[in-house]
Amino acid sequence: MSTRQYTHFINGRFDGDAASYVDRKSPASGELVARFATGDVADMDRAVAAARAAFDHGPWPRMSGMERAEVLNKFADLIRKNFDRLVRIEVEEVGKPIRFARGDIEGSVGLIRYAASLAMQMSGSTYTNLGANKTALLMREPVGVVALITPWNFPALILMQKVPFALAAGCAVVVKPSEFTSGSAFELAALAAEAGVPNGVFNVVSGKGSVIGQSLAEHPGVDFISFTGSTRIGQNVIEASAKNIVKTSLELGGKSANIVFADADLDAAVDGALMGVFFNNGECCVSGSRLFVQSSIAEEFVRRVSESAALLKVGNPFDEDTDIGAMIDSKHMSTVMGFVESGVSEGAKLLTGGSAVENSAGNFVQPTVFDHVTPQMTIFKEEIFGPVLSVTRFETLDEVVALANDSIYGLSNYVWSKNIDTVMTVASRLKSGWVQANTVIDGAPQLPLAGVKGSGFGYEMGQAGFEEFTQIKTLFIHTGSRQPVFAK
Ligand code: TXE
Repeated sequence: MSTRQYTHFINGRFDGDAASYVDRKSPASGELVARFATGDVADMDRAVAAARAAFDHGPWPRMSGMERAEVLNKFADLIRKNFDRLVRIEVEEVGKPIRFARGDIEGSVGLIRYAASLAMQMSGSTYTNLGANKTALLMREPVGVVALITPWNFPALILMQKVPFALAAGCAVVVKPSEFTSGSAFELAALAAEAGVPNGVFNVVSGKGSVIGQSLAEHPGVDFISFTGSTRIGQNVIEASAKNIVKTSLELGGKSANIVFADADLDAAVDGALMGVFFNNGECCVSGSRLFVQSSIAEEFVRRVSESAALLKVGNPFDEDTDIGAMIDSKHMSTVMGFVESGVSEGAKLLTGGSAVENSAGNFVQPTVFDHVTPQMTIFKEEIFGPVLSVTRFETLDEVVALANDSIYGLSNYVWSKNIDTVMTVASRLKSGWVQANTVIDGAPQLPLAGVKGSGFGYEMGQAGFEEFTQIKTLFIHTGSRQPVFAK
C-alpha cells in the first residue's frame, strides 16, 4: 500500500503544497493510507472565489445542456477507466467490504449518466392563458455556487448524488468532504477536470468541519448548501445559512423500520433483515436498524436472522467474502459499543454478537442482534450507525405503524408482505420520505430520496433532486399596448 497525499483542488488544479496535513490510517489495518491537506478559512475563500468566478463569468453555465451532458458522460467514462483505483481508495479509507465499494463506484457512474440526461432536458414552462397580450415564461436557471458538505460512510456515492446534478444544472461547486475519507472527492474532481469540466466549477477543500465546513456554510459567496451528515451538524448548517439567507438541503440521520408481516416471502425477508442492518457495516443512513416481526412468525424468523448474523464474516474489507468491515474509527466504535452496553443494561435480550472482535488491529464489531426491544430503550431510539439490530414483535398493522413512526427520524422504512393491500396501507401511513416493499436499501438514479422530521428536507437524485440545483425566474411579458392604470 502506498500513501496518497492530497492538496486542495481549486480552480482546476491541485495546490503545490499545504502548510499541514492530516493522516488517514486504514480503520481495518491501522496502516497509513492517505494524507489530506488541512485547510483554513483562507483556502475556503480561494475555493469559493474560484467557483464564484466560474459561475458568474465562465463558460459552464452558458454552455448548452447537450455540451454539459457530453462532458458529464466523459466524466463517467473516466470513472470506469479508474474503477479499481477508486474502489481501493473507498475500501482503504472507509473500511467497507470491497463488494460494496464496487457497488458505490458503479452507482456513481449511473448517477452521472442520469444527470447528463437531465442536463439535456432542463426546461421551464410557458403560460399563454393569462389574458390578451400576456405571456409568462418560467425560466429554469442554475441556482449558482453550491456548497457540498459530505460524510464518511459513502464518500464517492453521496458526493455523486449531488455533484453531477449540480453540474448538469450549470452550477459550480465547492466540496468539503469528511476529514476521514477525502481521497475520492479529490480523485473525482481531477477526473471531472480531465473530462472537460472548466476550471473553478468543481473545487475540493479538505480539513476540519468545525473550521472549513463552518466557513463554507456561512460564506457569503455561496447560494445553496447541500449537506449530508449528522442531525446535530445539520442544525449548525441551518444556523449558518441564516446569516446570508441561503437555501439548504439536509440529508440527516435515520432509524428506519424493517417490518415483516407473517405473509411475507420469509426467505427474502430474512436476507432483507440482515442486509437492512449489516450493509456498509451498518454505517448507513437508510439502515433498517429496527426490525419489527409479526408475533405469529417471530420465534422462527428471529432465530433464523440471529443464526445467519452469527455466520457473517467480519474482517479484512479487501477479502471478497467479507460481509462486515471496520468501523470508521475507534471513537465511533466506542460509541457503537456504548449502545450495545445500553441494550444489555436496559433489558433487551442479546441473541448474538455484542462485543468487539478480539485480537484485531482494526475497529471491528461483531454483528449484534437484540430481541424484545421496547420503544423506551436507547437502542430503539438512537441512530447507532453500526452492525446492531433491534427486534421488536408486533400483533397488528395499526400497532406496527405506530411503533415505526415512534421516532424523531423519517428517512426510510421497509415493509415485507405478499398482500398488496397491506403494503399500500402501511406505506401510506409511514412518516418517511422513502418506503420500500419486499426489498431493502434499493434504488435507482431516477428515484428521489428525502427525509422528513429529524431526517432533514430537500431531495437528492431524480428529477426532484436535479431541480434543487435550479430556480425559476418568472418573466411576465406584455405585448401590444397595455391598458393605463395611473396615467391620466
Ligand atoms: O457527521 P458530521 P460524522 C451520523 C451518524 C454518525 C454521526 C457522526 O450517526 O455516527 O452522524 O458522523 C462536516 N459546519 N451520520 O461525524 O459531524 C464534517 O467535516 C459545517 C449520518 O461524520 O455531521 C463532515 O464533512 N460542516 C449521516 C460532515 O460535516 C461541518 C452520514 C458530516 O459530519 C461542521 C454520516 C460544521 N460546524 C453520519 N462540523 C447520513 N445521513 O448518512 C462538521 N462538519
